[in-house]
Formats: sequence, structure tokens, C-alpha cells
Amino acid sequence: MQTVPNHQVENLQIEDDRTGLSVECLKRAFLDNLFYVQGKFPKIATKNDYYMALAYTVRDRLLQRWINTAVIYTERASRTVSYLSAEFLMGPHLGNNLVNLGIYDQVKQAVSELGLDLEDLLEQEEEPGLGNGGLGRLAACYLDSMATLEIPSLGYGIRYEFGIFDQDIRDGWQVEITDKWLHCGNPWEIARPEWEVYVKLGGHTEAYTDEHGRYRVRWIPYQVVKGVPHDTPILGYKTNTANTLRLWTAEAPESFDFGAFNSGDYLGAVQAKMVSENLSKVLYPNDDSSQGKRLRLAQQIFFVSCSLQDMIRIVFRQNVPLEKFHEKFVVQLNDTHPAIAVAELMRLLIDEHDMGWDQAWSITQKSLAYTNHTLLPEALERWPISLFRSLLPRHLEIIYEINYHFLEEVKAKFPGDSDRLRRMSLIDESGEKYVRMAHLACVGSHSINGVAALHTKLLQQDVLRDFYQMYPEKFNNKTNGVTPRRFMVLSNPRLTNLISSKIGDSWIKHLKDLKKLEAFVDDPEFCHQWRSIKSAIKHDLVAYIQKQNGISVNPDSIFDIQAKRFHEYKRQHLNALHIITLYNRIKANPDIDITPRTFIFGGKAAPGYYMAKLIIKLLNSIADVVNNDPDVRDRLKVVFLKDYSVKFAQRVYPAADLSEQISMAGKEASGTGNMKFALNGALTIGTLDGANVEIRDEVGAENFFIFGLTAPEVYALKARGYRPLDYYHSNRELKAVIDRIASGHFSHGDTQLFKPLLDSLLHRDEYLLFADYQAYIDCQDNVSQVYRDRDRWTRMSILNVARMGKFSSDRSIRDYCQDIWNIQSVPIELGECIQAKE
Ligand code: Z2T
Repeated sequence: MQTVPNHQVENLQIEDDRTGLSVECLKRAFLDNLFYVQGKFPKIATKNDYYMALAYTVRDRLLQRWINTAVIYTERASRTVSYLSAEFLMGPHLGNNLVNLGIYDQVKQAVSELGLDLEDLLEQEEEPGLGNGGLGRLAACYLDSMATLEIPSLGYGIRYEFGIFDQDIRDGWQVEITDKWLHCGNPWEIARPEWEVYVKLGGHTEAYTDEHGRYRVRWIPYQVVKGVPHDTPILGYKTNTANTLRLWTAEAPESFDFGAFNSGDYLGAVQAKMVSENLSKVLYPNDDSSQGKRLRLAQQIFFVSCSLQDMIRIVFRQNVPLEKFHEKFVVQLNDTHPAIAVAELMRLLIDEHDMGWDQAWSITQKSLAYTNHTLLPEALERWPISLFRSLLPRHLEIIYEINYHFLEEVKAKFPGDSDRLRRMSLIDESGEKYVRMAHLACVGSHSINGVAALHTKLLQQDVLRDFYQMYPEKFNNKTNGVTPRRFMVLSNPRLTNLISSKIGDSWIKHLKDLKKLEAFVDDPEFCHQWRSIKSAIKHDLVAYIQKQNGISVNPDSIFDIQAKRFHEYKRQHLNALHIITLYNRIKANPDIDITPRTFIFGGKAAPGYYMAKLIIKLLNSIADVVNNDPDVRDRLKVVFLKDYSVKFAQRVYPAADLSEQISMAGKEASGTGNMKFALNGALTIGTLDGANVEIRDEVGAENFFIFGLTAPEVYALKARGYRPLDYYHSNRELKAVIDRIASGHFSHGDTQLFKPLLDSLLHRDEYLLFADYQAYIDCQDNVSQVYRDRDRWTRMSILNVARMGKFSSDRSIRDYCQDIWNIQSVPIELGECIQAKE
């Protein structure tokens, strides 16, 4: 489709009701949208109608900024970051857009004058759960920071019809329910069918000689899928920049004249149509593990090919020669999920745009950059060659050729080292053959980064050691960060206002300015306010828990929270061992003096991850017993909050006293929940893993509860030969805990229920819970002591917040801009562009 130049646009006056920010104007616009978009008036409107009317009112105000931004980027052909990610865990849009537009209070007043409650309307939004956890949420924080820093950027991903499943808890077990986030419509997106693209799948290749006598390859696919972009504006905080999140939906092409249809197999053709639409049907719900499924590889090539074709379209439209693709775009690969981009960009340049190999390779390497997010071996993506060939025959040929050139390079640098060639090859040939996606990403990119200092170091020394020796200059660290807009200003207005009343609000864009809070740490009035705000927020969560779980919780107890995906390496079950330790102490001595605690858990387990689901069942079983045992006398409470999501996370972080970051050292790449908790004034109990190391360095060891083996100690212990049974037999409290579970105390006498978990701990304990148990318990006992000195705790809490400046995603993005992307900001002026000349 062609864009038709519309000269009338020049005379178009934007209606004030679509842009105005005054309370009066917002009210008028809101009622107008209720009538003309929702087709309702107040008497018959539902809460959802009101939410939609407000969402459209806000969207109108975004559109002005969005169009201005697009026009300026296009006119200047600005260098642009393409952030390719299989996941974007955006969270609800409405509240965030109000904060970033700076109209939260006006809108609150406007709707309240119409007899409505803003918080109520915000609750209505069905969040787009298009991600699993940290990786997807990081992508969302980075979009916020890029827009806030006025960096031209496009987020590219998949518009899954079903995002991460909703979690219900039945009889203590996790039950998955499909997430129908689109069922009420999505006011935040605009479909752009005029920019549809086609993606080939399957079939075979043929060699031919072109009119210049050159050797060429033609790919005859079995199937073609259409990708339709859906755009969502991403507004920066108090800037006019509105960047774009472009998500692709898979559709069948209108006329499908491929194999099955021609042979008269009509039902087969309809089947193929359904297969096409399946591509963007559902998000794979695995955090940190790869299943090797054909549909997943199809999703990857689908969104990567759509996105690269879209970038090439933009390059042409802006009159940039294709040879300068890498000057117009830098493409950041969010883990290996989009790593097929290496082969696909080569294919597009060579097969579809007649470029020679060497030039295509140079452009590819200069454009692409790869972020690794995990050290877990089971998360490293590999595709069986047979599967790969049947879906992507041309890409396999290209990968073989890249591999040939690459291994020649390795041979030249390390002559006679055949073992190294075997280890580094893009193809794993040790048994069944596989394509190694991390290797492909390393070879095809000019930058390889980890997400925390320790993680990057371990990549260099261990997981990607050979690649570090081959290309040391490619490696760099980019410690993760989180956006203070969503995770403070929006989610914690009370603390935000207290802080701003003391040091102004510059910290919202320059988080390092929180440092100024240190001046108030000895001010008793300030400390008192700090403490009463935390207490008020805890009271709110108490009410929520009462309503949700029917559990009454003591708001003066320590709110000890572990909220994250369930995985054995994250060790939610180590936390469980601590709970049972305290429970045993009470049972042995009911009058023991124990600091009251509320243990709060939230998080989902991958549906196929049996052990993680059993840990959820264990926690719920412990909750049933501990919460109802009269001996406990309400000193301990255990709460499992179901269906943890971004919306819910925003409620949880501000209420925490203690943040549990207790992964086995060397396994958590970074963690970002750790940052969100600390930013909201929680103290951390944690291992020296991921970004915990850097958080402790920033806030000071005296304000951080550290325990457990370090990464090198973990390796050493495993190398020596680790025997969990030795710990079980020599540690009295540990033995009592395990025996308590084994006795069926938490399972109505059923001694079999938790046996798989106990067996795994007693005989393997891959994540060293027993080795860290005593250190963890000692550290927790210390936490309980320190909490009794409320002034000291408050002081530590303030110092944590004051020193969290480093962990803004703005800092991360500035580092990416400088070290990897070589890109500058492009400020957007409002007004000049609506009268745009096309
Ligand atoms: C994920 O959320 C993370 C890593 C993955 O590796 C996959 C997923 Cl879905 C393939 C997490 C890390 O576990 C966490 O440590 C890190 O903070 C986060 O990515 C963002 O970098």
C-alpha cells in the first residue's frame, strides 16, 4: 500500500478537546469519548466504559506527541535503536501515561468531579502480560527510559493473543488459566495493515545463476505468513517524545496459492491458514529454560523477519542507501530469542537485495548487538538441525557458510586447536546435531553484554570463555536498571511525595539525586514520617490480604517478601526451611520471644516445571498449618498471593520490609526485583549473586543482610564433591525441619506428597540449600534482632533508598547509548509538526 499525501493536513487544527490538559477540558473530553467512542452516557455506562473513555482521552493526548515524534524522526532520518525482544512485560498503560504526561492529579480531580474514583478506573485495565518475568519487564523499563532520554527507538516483538497465563491456586496447587487480555479491546494500540510484511517458512532452496552470471539462491517456501504491525505509543517522562512499540500479529495471506491449495486440498489449505494464525497465538511460559519446540522457532523467525523487513522499508523511505543500514539502525537482541536475526539479515541483504556476502556480513555485524541474560545451561537455546532445516532451509545454508568463515578465523588465531573448533562451532556435533543460537549471536554481533558485573565476569570466564578469548573487545557489562516512574512515582506516591518535599523532584529523572536524602537521616521528624508511610502502606496490603486470602496479618510484623518466578535456583524452598525452623522453635517452646513476621510469596511456575509447582504446593501447605496453629499465636503468618503480575508487583514492593534475594550464587544473572524492593525502602537479605553484589556495594555492607557461599565457593564445593546428607545429619535444626515435612505434618499425614522434593534435596541438592542453610538462618536471626531497633531499621531503609541512584534504567540506557549504540538524543518540540509537509 502507498501513503497518499494529504495536503489538507497542513490546515488541520488540532481540537483543543483532544490535547488540552486542564481539568475542565479533561472532563469534557472524557464525556465526549464516553459518548462517541463507547456509545454510552453516564446513566448506563459500566466501569469498563469509563475506563475506556478515560483511556481514549489519554490516548488523544499521546497522539499529538506521537505524530510529532514520528515526523521529526522521519525528516531527520534519525539514528534509531531497534530493541528486538520476544517479550515486553509492559504492565498497565493508563497510570503510567498519566504520570509521564504529568496529568495524574488533574485527571484524578476531573474524574472525581464526575463522581468517579481514578484508582477504581485504573484497576479496570487488563494488563498486557506479554512476558514471563525479568527479561520482559527489563525491555519495558528500557522503552520507558529511551523515551525519557529522547532516544529514537522502536521496540519490536510479538502481539501474543494469549500472554502469560493467569494463575489460580486450587487446593494449594497452581492452576493455569488462559489470559484473554484482548477481550475488552485494546485502546492503546493502532493497527497498521498498510505496513504488513510476508515471512516464508519451510520448503526448499534452489541455486541459479542471475543475469550477471552470479551464483544465487532462491528459496521456495512451503508456507507464507503475513505479519501485521500493531503500534503502541511509549511516552517519555515529561518529554514530548513518544516512541513506538511495534508488535506483530500473524495472519494467513488472503490468497494462498501454495502447495496444498493448488492440489485441490481445500481443507489442507484452511488448516495451513490456521497454522499461520497460530504463530502469534500464545507466549511460551518458560522463564530461563528452552523447550526446543518448532512453533517457538517459527515465532522467532516470524517477528525477526517482520522487524528487519520493516527497518529496511524505513531505510528506503528515508532515502538512506541500504549500504548504510547500520548507520540508520542499531539492533539490540534481547537474549538469543531474536538471534536468528544474524542469518535473516544476511538473507535479506544477499538474496532479496542483491548484496555481496562480505558487505552484507560487515553490515550485519555492525548493526547487531547481543545481550545475554542467563548462566543456566538449560536456558541456552539450541535447535536440532533437522527441525531447523525443515523450517528454515535457507538460513541453515547461511549459517553453515558463516560457520565456515568463522572457523577459519578461529584456526588462524588458535592454530592446531581442534578441540576449540569443536567447542566454538555454530553447530554442536557431539551427538544429535544442533544449531547453537548463543554462538550465532556472538559471531554475528559487534557487542556482547551481560546484565550485572558478576554475570558478565562469569560469562567471560565460563559460559562464553572461548568467545571472550577470540573477541575480548566485543564484551562489556551493562548492569540492569528499573524505571523509577512506574516503580516509585506511580506505585508509591506517598514515599514519592515525602522525598520530593525534602529534596525536590529532580530525582525522578536523575535518580542519583536521591543521595540528598542522606542529609535527613538524622532528622527525627523525617524518620518518623518515613516510618509512618511504610506502616500505612503495610496496612493497605493487610486489607488486601484479608480480602484475597482471608488471612489476618499483623501490620507491625516484618513483611518478608519473595516475589518472582518460581525456580529451584531462586530457592523459594530455602525460605520455606526458615519458616519451618521458626515454627519448630515455637512448637518446642511456645513462649519463645520471636519477632513477628509475615512471609509473603508471589510468582508463577512454568506449567511443565513439576518441582517448582511442588514448591508452591509446599508453601501453601505450610501456610495452612502455621496460620491456624494456636501455638503460633499469630506471630508467624504465611501468605501466597496468587497471580503475581506487574499490576500486583506495584502494590507489593512499597509494602516490603525485607526483600528475599537468595538465589544460589552464580545463577541469577542480575535480578531486577531486588532493585525495585530496595528503591521502595525494603532491606535486602541476599546472596552475593547477580546485581545484589552491586546493590550492597552502593548501599554499604552495614545496610544489607548478606549470607551464604560466594560463586567461587559454590564451584569449589561442587568440585570437591558436595554431600547434602552430611549437613542433614550434622545440623539439628535442619534435620528437624526436613523430618517435619517428611512426617506429613504439612500434608495431613501424607508422607509421599513432598517426597520428590525432599529426595532431591537429600541426595542431590543441586542448588546447595543445605550448604547455605545455617548461614541463612543466622542472618535471618540477625534481621529479627535489628528490626526490633526500629530507629536503626528506619535509618537503614532511608540509606538504602538514598543510595539506589545507580539502578535507574536511565543509567543503563545511557551506558548502552555510549558504549554500544553510539546514539544521541533527539528532543521533540511540540507544535511545528502537525502542519507537517509530507
Ligand atoms: C528471564 O526473565 C531472565 C533470563 C532469561 O534467560 C530468560 C528470562 Cl524469561 C534466557 C532474567 C534473569 O533470570 C534475571 O536474572 C535478569 O535480571 C532478567 O532476566 C533481566 O536481565
